[in-house]
Amino acid sequence: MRATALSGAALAAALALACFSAHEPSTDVVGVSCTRAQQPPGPDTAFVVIRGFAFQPAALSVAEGTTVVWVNCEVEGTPGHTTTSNSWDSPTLAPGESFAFEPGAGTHAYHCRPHPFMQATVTVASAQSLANARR
Ligand SMILES: [Cu+2]
Repeated sequence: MRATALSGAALAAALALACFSAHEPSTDVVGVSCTRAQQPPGPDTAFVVIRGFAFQPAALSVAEGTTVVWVNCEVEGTPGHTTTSNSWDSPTLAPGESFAFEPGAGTHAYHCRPHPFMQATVTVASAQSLANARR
């Protein structure tokens, strides 16, 4: 099922605001993968949606031990994207495909190889820094 351009933009805005709200519509441009990506992240999994030649959210913060899953939610026929950093490098992901990686503590800048203007970060808080923050 193909969403209209308008609802795609609305989806992107809602995602950016709500960060994977459970109330996202289940109809999506490529189906199952992106529907799953819109579920709230579990305790050990966080999702980054690739849509409109952008990573959403552009700045993700997670705890150490979290697996980050990038899901390409572009409409079918859109050129593929990668998620590429000094620590990981995905294959080119076609719409509907995903890539999972568990980044170590620190701030990781990453980009898309075919589209270097697509840039984002994942910040991973170490278990130690989280323990200190709770004091
Ligand atoms: Cu790209």
